Amino acid sequence: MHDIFSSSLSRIAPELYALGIKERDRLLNGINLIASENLPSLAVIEALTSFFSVKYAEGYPGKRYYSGCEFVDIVEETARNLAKEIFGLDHANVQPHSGAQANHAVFEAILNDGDTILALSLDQGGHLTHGHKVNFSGKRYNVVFYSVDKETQLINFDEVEYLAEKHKPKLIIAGSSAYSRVLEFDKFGEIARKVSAYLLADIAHYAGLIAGGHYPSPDSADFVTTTTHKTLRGPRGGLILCKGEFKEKIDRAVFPFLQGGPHMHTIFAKAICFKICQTEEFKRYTKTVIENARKLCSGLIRQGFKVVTGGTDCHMFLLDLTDLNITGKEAQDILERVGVFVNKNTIPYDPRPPAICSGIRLGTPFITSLGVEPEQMDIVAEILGDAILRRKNEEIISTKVRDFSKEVYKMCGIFDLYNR
Ligand code: DSN
Repeated sequence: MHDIFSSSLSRIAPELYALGIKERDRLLNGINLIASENLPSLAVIEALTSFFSVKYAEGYPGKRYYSGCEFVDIVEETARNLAKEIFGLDHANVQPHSGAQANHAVFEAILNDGDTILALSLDQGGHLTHGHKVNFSGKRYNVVFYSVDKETQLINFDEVEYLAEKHKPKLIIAGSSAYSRVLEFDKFGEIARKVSAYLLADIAHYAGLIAGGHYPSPDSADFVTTTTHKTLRGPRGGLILCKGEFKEKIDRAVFPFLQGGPHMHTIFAKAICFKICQTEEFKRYTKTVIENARKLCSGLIRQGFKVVTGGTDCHMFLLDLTDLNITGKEAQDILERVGVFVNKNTIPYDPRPPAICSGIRLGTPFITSLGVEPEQMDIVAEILGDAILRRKNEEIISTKVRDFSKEVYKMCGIFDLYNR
């Protein structure tokens, strides 16, 4: 019994340990351009494996249902305070397990069934939890969607305003999972105030860039939700910020309504992540993330690719493959075979269904964490061109991908964690 209790993963379950090694090698030998994925730093991973994973702590600091909460109270309070400092709102709830739960909690806090939400639809760059018909948000609320302009592919604010005045939504959502330009939170705020709607800014994709000072802050929002693992580079998890007047409603919606015991090890890791976000090094990292995305974008345009909106202001963008006789799914599969990881994505007004679609989404948070610099992005653009446009021999491209990762990745020490 003692032996099982104290043996390492590699001894207890060698076949599962081997999977962990294979996953490490997949990441280290490939080029991961999935815009929502990132590599947390060592301190975040250490926090995730800390003894705070033991603790049950239903409730909030100072008001728990279990004893022994002396230290978790300090951890949660620290995480809340750091989140407030970074994003500048009155109250933070650091307990949501994910971005979906964070959005759900905001809806529960302020909406009744049947209330109207105005949001960007998923197929135009929005998010599943912003009212898609297969999600709880689309089933429980009356959702009206705004869209992007057919020509510019930018959010059409005339339409947002028109729909807001016509439908008088109780909540307007400014947020996306595939919009590469600046989300103009001020304009959303003006429209929301005009029709007395609440404004939720879902900054899941942009949070790290906002923390680093390289993307506008959603100051006009009543509520801000985010995940903590994308550009923020923290643990898998969610976060809600809100104006002080909504504090109680938000806290009650998260616990006891939607969740039970908070994951204290994740909250510990969120606190570490927020501390890291305030460093100059993190600010430089987020600047490079955007520079890398822009460089990749221009390299691809030079090779003849079409980019939705023609460029990017953040860490990601969409390639429009409609003129290239290849679907998003086919491009994703070809790239996966050569060791480049992306996700197929609908483009605005996509003629194809979501499972096939006509675009791929590319992002630079992960490879920038591995130390990739803008001057190396032309090689990545060339690899994508060889695979998608020129359909070169896949073995040759795979070798190029492996050579790239061997030569360029500088932060590989973090992967030694698996060898401890
Ligand atoms: N799955 C996330 C993304 O890729 O953007 C959103 O939930």
